[in-house]
Amino acid sequence: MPKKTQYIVLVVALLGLAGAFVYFQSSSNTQQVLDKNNDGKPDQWIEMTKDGNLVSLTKDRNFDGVIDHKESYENGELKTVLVDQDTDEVFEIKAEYALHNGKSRLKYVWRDLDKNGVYERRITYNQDTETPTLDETDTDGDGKFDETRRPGEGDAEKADESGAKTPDASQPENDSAAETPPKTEEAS
Ligand SMILES: [Ca+2]
Ligand SMILES: [Ca+2]
Ligand SMILES: [Ca+2]
Ligand SMILES: [Ca+2]
Repeated sequence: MPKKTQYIVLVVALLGLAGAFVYFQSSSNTQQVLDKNNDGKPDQWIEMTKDGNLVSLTKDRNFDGVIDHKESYENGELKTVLVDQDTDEVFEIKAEYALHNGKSRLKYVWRDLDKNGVYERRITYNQDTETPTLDETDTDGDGKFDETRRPGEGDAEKADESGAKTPDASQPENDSAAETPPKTEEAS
């Protein structure tokens, strides 16, 4: 092989390697788009790493073309769930998950009661049982909780706990993140 040809072969090989590397980078996450109700419009988006770990799961649950449910994952474990219950494009529920004994368990549920984009109520969960233990509300919007309840202690607080767990019975389709932690199997 002439020297010049050898050189060209080497350069092409190096370019090939560079190309492969870039391709590898860009294809580290894959996105799958689904049409769950077969109406020809996408309504579920699943982002995964090349190892098959979920990164995000986004849904249009009522198939109106507007996203109303977002899940985000870290190392394949559920981190947050945002829910727009009444499809007004305000995600008035945010559920936060954290690792507990190696498993992603519900820790907080935030609620935007007046739908201004700011969460003013936080319900803290026992991660063993995923039941609410503390319910705090910022009633005057100064960023500090000024109303505290402990669900499960006394009848009045029990009523409040049930309110927290079933935020809107009129929309059974939107099972709240607080109630049922989403199953990752949906992505498969
Ligand atoms: Ca669809
Ligand atoms: Ca929708
Ligand atoms: Ca909403
Ligand atoms: Ca608010």
